[in-house]
Amino acid sequence: MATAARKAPVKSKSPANPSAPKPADFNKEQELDAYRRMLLIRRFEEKAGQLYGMGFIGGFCHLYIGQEAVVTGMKMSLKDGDQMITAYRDHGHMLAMDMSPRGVMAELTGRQGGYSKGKGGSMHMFSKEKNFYGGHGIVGAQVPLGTGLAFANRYRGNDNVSLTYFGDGAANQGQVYESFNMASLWKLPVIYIIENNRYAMGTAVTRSSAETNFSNRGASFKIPGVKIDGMDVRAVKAAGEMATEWCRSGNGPIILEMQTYRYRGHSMSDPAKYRSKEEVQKMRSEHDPIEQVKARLIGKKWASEDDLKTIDKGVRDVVADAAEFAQADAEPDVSELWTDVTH
Ligand SMILES: Cc1ncc(C[n+]2csc(CCOP(=O)(O)OP(=O)(O)O)c2C)c(N)n1
Ligand SMILES: [Mg+2]
Repeated sequence: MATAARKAPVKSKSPANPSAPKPADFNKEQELDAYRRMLLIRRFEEKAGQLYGMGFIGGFCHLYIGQEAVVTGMKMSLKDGDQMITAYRDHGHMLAMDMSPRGVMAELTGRQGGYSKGKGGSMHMFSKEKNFYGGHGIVGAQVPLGTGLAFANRYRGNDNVSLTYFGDGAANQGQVYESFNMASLWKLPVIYIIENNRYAMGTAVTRSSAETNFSNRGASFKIPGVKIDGMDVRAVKAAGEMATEWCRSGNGPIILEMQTYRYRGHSMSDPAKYRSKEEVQKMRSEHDPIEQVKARLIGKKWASEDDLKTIDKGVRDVVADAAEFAQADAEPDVSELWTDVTH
């Protein structure tokens, strides 16, 4: 394997350490696209929360509300064939990769039309067609897998990039550093995106991490990293462009620390008593990723309040359709217990 990796074509380029780029300048179409995409994630998650409360969703359900700019900005910097893999807070990543809201919602409710035929649930969904590789419940487990996706790209000689997401809590997992070592040694095209939402379950980063500068976590492996305002979709898009270019040019892995925040508890069963209401409210009112785009669209007169209401209505219709489908669709047949398993 190591030999194959060394033989794969690599363009030589003397790497200058990358720095955080300025936020991208969005034109009207890009602002509207970002607005629509982030709103779809927000409304989808709100609906998932409601369905959970009504008992339609069993097991775990981790909502992505507040973090929408991270996956949206990154998706805007990808090209066909680039892959994405993440942990269990994954509905937003799937929607960003253009997976069908019906298929995702039906998986949440355990129906046969879901992406895992109703057998995986919130944390275990995949779409090879859309280059989304899960959906993983074991903290940090997706990091070696995402590194493997990058290895496959090198081995095949394409210039695709693996976007491997994990949290601030997962950043303390041992397998992350084994992956870092291999990725750097073999110059694998992987962007490690650390979604620093300041908490791992109920534990604040300052209580769990000796080094809270997550962009620095690759220092021992010569992997450069930058800190990005993960609440500003334009900053994320610019970082994504820089990082994909870095990987495609054969420079190896890079870390993007996305500074972000989740508004809801860790999962639906977490009342989030470990932080103050004021802290959450401050993020919502001063840094909300969707409100930032809205303010720019209105400020530049690129859209009126009515135009944005029309977009919201269209998004709500898509989500309502997904929710109806997810409640009406049949549960998987009992015979499905014997499919998609190795035995
Ligand atoms: C190996 C392992 N240890 C512990 C857990 C329990 N657990 C689930 S989520 C989580 C916290 C992870 O936090 P972070 O990586 O910051 O992601 P976030 O939930 O903030 O998105 C823990 C400890 C687990 N699922 N797997
Ligand atoms: Mg976290």
